[in-house]
Formats: sequence, C-alpha cells, structure tokens
Amino acid sequence: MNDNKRSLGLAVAQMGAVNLADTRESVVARLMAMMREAKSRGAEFVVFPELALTTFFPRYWMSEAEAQQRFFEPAMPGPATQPLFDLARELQMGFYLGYAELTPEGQPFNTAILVDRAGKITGKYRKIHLPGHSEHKPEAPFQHLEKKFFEVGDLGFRVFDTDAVRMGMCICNDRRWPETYRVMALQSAEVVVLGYNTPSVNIHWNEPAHLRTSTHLVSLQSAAYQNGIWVAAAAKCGSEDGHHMIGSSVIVAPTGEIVARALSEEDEVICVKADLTLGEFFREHVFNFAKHRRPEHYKLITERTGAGEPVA
Ligand code: CDV
Repeated sequence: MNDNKRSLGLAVAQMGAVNLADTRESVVARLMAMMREAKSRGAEFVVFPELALTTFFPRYWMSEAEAQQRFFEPAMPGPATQPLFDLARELQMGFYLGYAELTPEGQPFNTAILVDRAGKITGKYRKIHLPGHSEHKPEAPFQHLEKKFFEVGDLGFRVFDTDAVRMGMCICNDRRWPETYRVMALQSAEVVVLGYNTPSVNIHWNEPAHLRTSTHLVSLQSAAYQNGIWVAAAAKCGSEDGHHMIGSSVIVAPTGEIVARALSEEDEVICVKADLTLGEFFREHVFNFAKHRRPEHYKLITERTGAGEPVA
C-alpha cells in the first residue's frame, strides 16, 4: 500500500442538447447544477464540454459577423458566466470550460479555460486541429464551419499547474491526434481534459454510425496508456434542434481503461477518485521517455504535414 498516493476527485459533466432558443443563463444554470452534484460526489475538478454555452453553431451557414454577435464571448467571465466562477470559489471546485472566444482585437477562437478552486483562470487553450470546411456545402445535411468561424489556435499545447495537479487541455478533434497528448506528456502532464461536440453523421463520407463512438473511445484510451496520463472527456450530445451528437463521455485511467462512462445523452455527471500516482508506473517503465524515446528518428513528424514519398 502506497501511503503517498496523490489523488484528484475528477468529474465530467456531460451536457444534453443546447438548442438555438436556449439562453446563456439557462445553460449556466445547468452547468451550476452539475457542478454542485459533482461536489456532492467528492469531485474537486469538473470538465464541461466544448462550446458549452451555446448550440453547436458551426453546423449553420451564416456570416462571421452574425456568428460572432450571437455565439461568441467577448469577455470571460462575462455577466452570464460570472455565477459559475462565483460558485466554483464557493464550492472550492476547479473546472474546464469550452466557449467561443472573441478577443479584444476581434480574433475568433474555439477556446477552453482552466479555472482553479479560487475561481481564477489559470490556463487557456485555443483549438489547433480545426475540422470541417469554410465554404458553403448546400448539398450536405448540415455544415461543419469551424474553418470559417475560428482561427487556428495560437497558444500551443501547454500544461498548467492548477491546484497542485499538472493539467493539459485540448478540444474535440484534437483528441484524435497523438501529437496532442505527446507534446503535453513531454511537459509531464498528469491529466488531460477536453470537451467535444461530435455529430453522429459524417458529412464527408458514409461512415457507419457505430464508428463515431468507437473511434472516439480508441483515441482516448490509446492516448491515456501511451502517455501514462488520465484523460477526461465531456460531450455535448443528444439532438440539438434535430441534429444528433454522440455521448459516451468518459474518464480513462493511465492503464487505458475506461473507469467511468456516461449512460445517457443528457446532462449527466460521472466521477472518479483519480490516483495520480498510477501513471508513474507507465512513465517509469514501458513509456520512460528519457530512456527509450528516439527523437532523431521522429523528424518527419515536424518536417512534414501531409504524407509524402519514402525517405532515402
Ligand atoms: N467539434 C469537432 O471537432 N468535431 C469533430 C468531428 C467533425 C469529426 C470530432 O473530431 O469529433
């Protein structure tokens, strides 16, 4: 028995649909209710979804100006979100929140923040792997306009020491890319948190529906194991004005095992006591980076973007 075990009460607050007609205030009330539930179940940190404050608006064709006026936050916290920060301080609860950020210079980003138990923002991440397209696809059942509405994130994959835990963040599509986690694991991340909105239908090819969930899970499980980290992922899911998105919010241990998984496609809190020493075993042995990595043989990863010819 290791008496020096460090642990974190880690919760994921999955959200059911946020429809176009829903106000920021009603969404924040839902987030606050789940924060209270997470606290009552022993959590010290709760993960909310990507673009948690609004419907997943990149599915709708509109101008950038209209999107920014309706769906972006020029300030964080702002009048509608301040109560969430106040509650975090009252409950001594940290959180991750995804939202559409409009900077004072007018730059639009798909952003996530880390907030500590004092209600202070301790970290910010802007989504790097933006999926979808920028042109109108009138033939598609819906749009995926992240490349139109957001700029590529400019903050890199950083980690943050928040309430004595080293945390990294990413957002939705980032979770499918191994580079995302490895860059954070090389900064000794212990936990990576993320939110997602994954439509059940792929507008680019006739993807079998079950693959949307299985590729989501396999990405998170392999990332957790290969980097010796906890991964906690929060969905916004269910049917938003008739557009269905997958659920299956999970918390994955450094063993690669799913230790908690949402059952519903509604607002639902899942919670574990995460043993932060568990990852050390993997990082000291099979994935001892300092001992076994061979970066001199990984050069193509940073030299090439797309696949090309064999190297001589
Ligand atoms: N919001 C996302 O980034 N969604 C992508 C979809 C488009 C595949 C995802 O990876 O889940």
